[in-house]
Amino acid sequence: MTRRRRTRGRSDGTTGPERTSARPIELYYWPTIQGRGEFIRLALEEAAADYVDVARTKGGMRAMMGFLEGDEAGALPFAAPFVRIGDAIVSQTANVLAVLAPRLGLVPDDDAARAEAGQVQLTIADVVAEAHDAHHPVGGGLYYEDQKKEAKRRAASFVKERIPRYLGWLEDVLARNAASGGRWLVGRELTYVDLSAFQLVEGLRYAFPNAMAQAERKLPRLIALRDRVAKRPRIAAYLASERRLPFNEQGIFRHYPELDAPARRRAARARPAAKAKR
Ligand SMILES: N[C@@H](CCC(=O)N[C@@H](CS)C(=O)NCC(=O)O)C(=O)O
Repeated sequence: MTRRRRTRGRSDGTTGPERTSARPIELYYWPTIQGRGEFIRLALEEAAADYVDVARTKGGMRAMMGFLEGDEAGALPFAAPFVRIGDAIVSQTANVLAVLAPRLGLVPDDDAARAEAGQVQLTIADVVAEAHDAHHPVGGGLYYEDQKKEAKRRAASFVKERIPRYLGWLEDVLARNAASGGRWLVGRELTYVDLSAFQLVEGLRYAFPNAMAQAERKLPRLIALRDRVAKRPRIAAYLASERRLPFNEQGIFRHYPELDAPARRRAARARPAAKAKR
């Protein structure tokens, strides 16, 4: 599954790509999950970037491991995802996006907006880490089955307190962004952090459908942003393609029903009043 397209500017953006490289951008990420790689994929897809999803190609896993094991020149990534742009190896999802976005035309051309986008992306990284820890609170190297009790406690506070707090914050960021009329998180047009907010909502909906059904009632702007992103032609085409893997229980967002909030019971129908005795 490779993606080779020429990098183009945004159709509706205020900024175009800053620089394109003759070589396609190489994305390195585990080939069977959306995971953190998906935040990068969405940006590459929205920009119709010329990229290769290396680990999904023949021999690609070996190539990825070569970087992780230090057999390649350049910066040593701690973990996937990472990208190769020209000769530069760039890792850490939020950092990758900050480096790619100007090239892809997915962030405005001013320092304040770029810093704000960075802080929104890093906050999304925080909630993604907490979503992971909800099912793996004791250790990432242990099976879920070996930490189910702890996961239940951890997930209870995640769904009750942390999801509303993080998503409520994104809702506030939208409400305060008068430049876009509350449509986008940073600046006047779509940026890479809007794509990541979309992915965050999708992942949380998959993992915690009951908790999200409740939380979303207080998140009209964020859900409208999610819908707006889903309808963008390149994103819609990507989501319908085989390049978009389904969520699964190996990724970050996992659906274990026992970790979700309880389903809201429908209000019991009012019983017909007992007939009055005559
Ligand atoms: N903070 C890093 C986290 C990277 C990360 O944890 N990657 C996972 C997959 S999503 C991994 O491969 N971890 C292996 C490890 O930590 O050894 C980022 O945001 O990119």
